[in-house]
Amino acid sequence: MKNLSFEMIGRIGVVRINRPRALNALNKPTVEELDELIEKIKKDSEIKVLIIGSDNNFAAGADIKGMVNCNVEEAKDFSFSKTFQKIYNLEIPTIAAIDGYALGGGLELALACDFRIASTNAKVGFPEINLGIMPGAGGTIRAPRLLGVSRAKELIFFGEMISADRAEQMGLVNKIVEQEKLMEVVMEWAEKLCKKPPVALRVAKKTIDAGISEPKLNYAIKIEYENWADLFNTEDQKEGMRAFIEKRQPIYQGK
Ligand code: DAK
Repeated sequence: MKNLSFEMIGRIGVVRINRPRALNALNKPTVEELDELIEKIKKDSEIKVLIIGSDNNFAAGADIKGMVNCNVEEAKDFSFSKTFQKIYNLEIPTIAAIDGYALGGGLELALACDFRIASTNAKVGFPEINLGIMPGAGGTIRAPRLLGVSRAKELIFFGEMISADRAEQMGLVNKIVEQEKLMEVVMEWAEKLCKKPPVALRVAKKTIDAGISEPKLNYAIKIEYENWADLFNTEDQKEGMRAFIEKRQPIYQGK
């Protein structure tokens, strides 16, 4: 991989974007590499949590120099939406570690993750409006669901960057930490998640994501009811409850 790096730290996969000279702006080859990597991660049962982060800057958006002369068909040909949707649909928990800029497509990449942890010097936003476009890789869909319609419109219509503090107040990031502690805290979250029962985590993620996009409340409740009951078919449920009764720590097998 030319524009990305990937390493395993125990059972945690860590992806980094590596185009520092362009503040990690996402060009087409980078997103294609990311797509191939996500396909591999999907099939790798050893990976329990995925972290996406980059040194100094998360990603300053899509590469404007690669888009400036695109026509409609060429614009569609960037695989951003498809790739970010694959990340959103991963069955394992995902965490975006945001240092520096997470703008435009960079913020959309972070929004495709389950959690966002940012350093105090993070700057996030949707500057697309200032370029004559709008967010197009999940931003107009995921931001309103996460923040509410009016807050999302504020970010998207004005195109201004906001501080990590403001992002936390809005609920755009889960937590902010000092820059030098960022990866330490992200790893702590990931390690904790590794100790949870994988099947229950997977089903909880699937149920939350199905519920949030299901307009009929009764139907959403039914999905939850079925998925909840199905967990009683797992060894992890027996282990978790027996461990509680026997006053010991559970050891989950992911079955
Ligand atoms: N693209 C290309 N190069 C970029 C870049 C970007 N997004 N951001 C920064 N760079 C480059 C700069 O051009 C510069 O390189 P040189 O020109 O010196 O070679 C280098 O990184 C350092 O940047 P600056 O000199 O500008 O650094 P500053 O500290 O002064 O400013 C900044 C940092 C982040 C405020 C500024 O660079 C900036 O405003 N960058 C642009 C941010 C932006 O507008 N991002 C949104 C891009 S639009 C799609 C769906 C969605 C999308 C694409 C496709 N499909 C469904 C297909 C997403 C679109 C976007 O994200």
